[in-house]
Amino acid sequence: NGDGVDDLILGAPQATIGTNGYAGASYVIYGKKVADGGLASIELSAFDDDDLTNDPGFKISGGEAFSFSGYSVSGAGDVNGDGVADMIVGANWASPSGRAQAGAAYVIYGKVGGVGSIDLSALSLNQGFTISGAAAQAFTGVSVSDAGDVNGDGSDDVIVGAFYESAGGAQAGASYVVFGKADGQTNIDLSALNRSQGFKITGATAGDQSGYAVSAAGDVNGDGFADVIVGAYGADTAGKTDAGAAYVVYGGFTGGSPDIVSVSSSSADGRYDVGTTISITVTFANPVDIIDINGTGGPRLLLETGESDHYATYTSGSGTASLTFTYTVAPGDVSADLSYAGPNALDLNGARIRSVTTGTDVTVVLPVPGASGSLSASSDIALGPDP
Ligand SMILES: [Ca+2]
Ligand SMILES: [Ca+2]
Ligand SMILES: [Ca+2]
Ligand SMILES: [Ca+2]
Repeated sequence: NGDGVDDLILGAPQATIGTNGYAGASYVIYGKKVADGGLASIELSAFDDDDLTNDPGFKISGGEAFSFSGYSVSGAGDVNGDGVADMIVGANWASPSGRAQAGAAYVIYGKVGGVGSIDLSALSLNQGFTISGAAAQAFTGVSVSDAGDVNGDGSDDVIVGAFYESAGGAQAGASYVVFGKADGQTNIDLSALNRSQGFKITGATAGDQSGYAVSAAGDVNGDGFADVIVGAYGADTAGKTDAGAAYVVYGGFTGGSPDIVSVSSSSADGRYDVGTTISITVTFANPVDIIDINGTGGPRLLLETGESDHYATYTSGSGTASLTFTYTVAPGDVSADLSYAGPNALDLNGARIRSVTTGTDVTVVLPVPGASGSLSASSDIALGPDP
């Protein structure tokens, strides 16, 4: 509540809300200085929530029977960058979008002066946002934690465990780092998580149940980016069944600007010789308009084509989230795995790339070549004659 004293969150996952058994509840209790009388015994059933001045805190009510909201709870850091601490609540039995027990987590924003009652089934984007599990029986939200600022954009991020998710093998588990965002994140569907929203840490092997426990780890390697730690209690280690393992994952940022999701090629993987053409797609987080101010033909993409680098030219896309660039292989071009020239290889060439939604210019920093979302990571295109 922004009064300078830390607050407390606790979960009651078996609470009945209205007629919804096991919807679960969480309670935030405002800290109070001893000099101001300190905290006395708290009677949670007496939380009123309509009286922000006198209430000792507020209640977060689960919105769905058998969702067990409050199974995990944590502080979340300052996810929306307004200077007030936020919190996160896991509901690992929730069934978002018809995915039975996919699980969910909810980030709730703190507020100066206090937060009124929160109903998780009607959470508005002013109150926080929902993180929905990717697949049925993933049990996302079995663990939740603040993560620190993993991607170094100034907003704190969160980490959510989904220990039964099976993308990496049956119940290999997964954890998701979801990025905070100044002015507030949108609702996140983990089955469609894009690079501007966060990233997934997939469990190594079937049965690992990775993500059963997750936490911020501080800055373990001293590079200025917050790191995270993930527990995989079912992992087998050196022949020891279920000895368990933990993984520290370093924060960092190789992803380019949040406005850009990925660069890939719609041309088939393979080798392209002189005179053949390659089509390259730059995908943005939201639709963009191309405004060719001085008739230069729009933006262009500098490719790493060997001794001399050449531009792919803009061919289509405006009012869409994808722009297409085309390149015709020139004599002398050589590449074993086609890449662009670097994070700043998208040259505006006098044009503007403007967000359709906000009307402002987007930031065109590309993922570092080789990193997730870059052309060389997503496509295998070689240039020149077979060596
Ligand atoms: Ca407080
Ligand atoms: Ca905040
Ligand atoms: Ca961040
Ligand atoms: Ca670090």
